Amino acid sequence: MSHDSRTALRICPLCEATCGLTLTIEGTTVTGARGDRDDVFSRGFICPKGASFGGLDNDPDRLRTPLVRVDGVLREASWDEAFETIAARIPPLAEEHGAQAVGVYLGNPNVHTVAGALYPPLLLAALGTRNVFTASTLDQMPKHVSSGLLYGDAQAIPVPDLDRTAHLLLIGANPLESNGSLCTAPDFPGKLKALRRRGGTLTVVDPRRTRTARLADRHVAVRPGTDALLLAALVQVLIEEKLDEPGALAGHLDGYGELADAVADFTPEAVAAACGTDPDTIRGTARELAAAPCAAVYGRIGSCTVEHGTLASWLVDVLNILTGNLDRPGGALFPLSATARAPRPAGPGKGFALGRWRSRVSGHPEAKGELPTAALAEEIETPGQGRIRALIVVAGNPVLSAPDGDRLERALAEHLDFMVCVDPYLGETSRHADVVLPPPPPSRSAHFDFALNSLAVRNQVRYSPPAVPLQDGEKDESEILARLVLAVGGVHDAPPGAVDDAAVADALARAGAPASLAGELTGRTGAERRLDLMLRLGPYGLTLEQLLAHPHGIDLGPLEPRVPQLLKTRSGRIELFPAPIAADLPRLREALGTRPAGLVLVGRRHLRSNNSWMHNIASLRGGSNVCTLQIHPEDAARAGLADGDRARITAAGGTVEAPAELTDSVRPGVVSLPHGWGHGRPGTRLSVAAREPGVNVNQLLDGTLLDPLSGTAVLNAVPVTVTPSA
Ligand SMILES: Nc1nc2c(c(=O)[nH]1)N[C@H]1C(S)=C(S)[C@@H](COP(=O)(O)OP(=O)(O)OC[C@H]3O[C@@H](n4cnc5c(=O)[nH]c(N)nc54)[C@H](O)[C@@H]3O)O[C@H]1N2
Ligand SMILES: Nc1nc2c(c(=O)[nH]1)N[C@H]1C(S)=C(S)[C@@H](COP(=O)(O)OP(=O)(O)OC[C@H]3O[C@@H](n4cnc5c(=O)[nH]c(N)nc54)[C@H](O)[C@@H]3O)O[C@H]1N2
Ligand code: SF4
Ligand SMILES: [Mo]
Repeated sequence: MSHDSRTALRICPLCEATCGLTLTIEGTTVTGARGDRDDVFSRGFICPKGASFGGLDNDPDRLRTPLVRVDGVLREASWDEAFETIAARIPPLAEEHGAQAVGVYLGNPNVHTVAGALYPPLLLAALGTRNVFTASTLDQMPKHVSSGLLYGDAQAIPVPDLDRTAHLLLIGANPLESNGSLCTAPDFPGKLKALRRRGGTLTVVDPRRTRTARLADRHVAVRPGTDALLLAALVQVLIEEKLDEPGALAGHLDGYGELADAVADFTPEAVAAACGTDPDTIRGTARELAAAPCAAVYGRIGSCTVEHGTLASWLVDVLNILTGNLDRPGGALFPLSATARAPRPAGPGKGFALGRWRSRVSGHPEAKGELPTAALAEEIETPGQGRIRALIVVAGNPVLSAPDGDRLERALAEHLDFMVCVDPYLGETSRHADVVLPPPPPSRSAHFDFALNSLAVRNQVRYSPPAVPLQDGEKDESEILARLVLAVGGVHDAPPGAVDDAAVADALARAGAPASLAGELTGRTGAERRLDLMLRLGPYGLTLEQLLAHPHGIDLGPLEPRVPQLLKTRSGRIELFPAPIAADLPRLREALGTRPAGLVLVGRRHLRSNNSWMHNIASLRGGSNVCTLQIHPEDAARAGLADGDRARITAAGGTVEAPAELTDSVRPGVVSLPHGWGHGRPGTRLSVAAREPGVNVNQLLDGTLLDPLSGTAVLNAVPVTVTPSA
């Protein structure tokens, strides 16, 4: 270390594991990152992405100033010009065409930034639009819907108690590459190994023999898209063999009898052929689950982004409930984060409603106030009252992450009057914007996990102030979003602190707390004051000062039971068999008889990649982090493909070409392409990514296939044909 280098702590914002990092900083440049061994939660764990924090922070392709389109060309502009442009363009559009004329897309990094947690709700309130789209309908919306229906709270998502469980049934997740999702657990791989070491068992359900599956005692190579059938059969076995024992939950359940009747015909024998597995495996899995002293069933992307995503997500929890494992140590529990609303007394709540309004063009029901991202393009391009004319994208890249990006790109380019992107890169989506507002590199931002702490396997709280001060011309993303909130209301010159003051006053009023509390808040920024308030009003009564005094975090203990207090259903009970689920079951029954005629496509993630935006970091590229079509040797032989040959893949939405990678890690009948590739488009500034651009797997999708209850796009189990490239 040279004499002017120093270290600073920073929680990693790059995936849901939230590892504590120790950054090495020379001047204002991050030159290294290692795991913080004293972090109360991550205890020094780090992965290659966290270790590349410096490369990401210093990426020369990052935008340093706002861009504003003038005469068709994006040019560097001042912040004032950028916000003035927005204030001049958005309000007249909303005035003339109504609030729905402004659409919003919120992308994944919003769960990883302070700004993304605190300001989008204010932006949506300021706009009053129902044209709200997020990455959730490409991801976990089925889980929100199942939680909304079961517990009356779409945010109440149980997480597997990884440190204490004796048996984990893991479905459609590959935490050895993803580091976990809807289950915040630094060193998820280490926790799986520890489970095995203490004599516990791991079952993995995945059509691919992933690195996670290789760790397992049992790998069920299910046929893609059939998990809901498999899970229904597990439930059926538990009930038929009288292995169901909800224990302490028994007094809190509604709809048990109806559930038992509804799954009676989903026997292992009935589902086995559709699932591509044998009835004995299913029975054995159910018996093991029931026999374990404690167990957790956990489903992720492969169980969500499929045709029966909500049913599968619901059945995951039903299994936890029926085996008495929901809400008990070693099972699946509900975290209680330091910024959650303080618990209210148990009793009936407002419940959860689906479909309170519908999308204009296809009539898709809203879920959790959102419309399906797969329907964004049609809402922009279809004429009529309520058409989206202006779009605000915060931390999203739907051109690559959503179905049929070519169509969306045409919609953005040809049908929008105005588009704003808050994004550090000129990427496949932001290249279409009229105004691009770049947040500073992550070393300059404070970090707090508002969202992910409520999904963490241990209650804990940590705060990182900015590691490096803002440099000339940089603006904190919280200030950017606060000014955006003002600008969409036509105001571009008011102090952004007014937005935070209003939010504080509103939060105090809603909590019934004295307004004078506002005067006691500490914090150098509006965002810090709001964090301080949430901590003070939260269940542990903490303060920002306490967090600052504990830079490695405060451990708040293992997860604890929260039923019935947490329930917000109208009955005040867990509604095991809600009406929307019952209404969707006939569709599942139909799937018993269907078999794919040919190959089906699934996705995959690579440890050194992150959705669509980390292919620009040179140190993370190469090796197996490549955009290849994985195909089983038998299928390759049938298609006439040798390893490395260019394969042509065609589906409802289009055709792409990628090199074939022959591997028996995919089950026969299944091919796999990763998502987030397809770079190198004109007008983007991602010079490293453009060198080996890969192809956009989502171009194969036409956006019509959705899980109907949640509006989530079907991204896995998609029928494709594969031929050699001409
Ligand atoms: N086929 C297929 N498609 C998928 C998936 C799949 O498994 N298969 N996965 C889906 C899932 S789970 C998700 S979450 C979505 C993700 O979908 P999106 O959220 O639409 O896309 P990302 O690729 O995460 O792009 C994030 C954008 O945010 C920008 N960004 C990065 N850091 C910051 C920041 O600090 N502030 C701001 N304002 N912007 C930032 C990046 O430059 C990038 O443009 O993709 C989905 N698409
Ligand atoms: N390295 C890295 N880490 C990431 C991300 C990343 O892009 N790269 N993205 C982050 C995001 S936004 C998210 S949401 C999480 C996702 O975290 P995970 O859910 O763990 O994501 P994947 O690694 O895509 O694992 C999904 C698995 O489902 C399998 N699968 C596909 N179809 C089916 C099916 O029908 N049934 C079953 N049972 N399995 C199926 C796939 O083969 C794959 O192994 O990862 C996060 N972490
Ligand atoms: S596992 Fe996730 S949070 Fe931890 S260092 Fe890697 S990318 Fe960062
Ligand atoms: Mo995601």
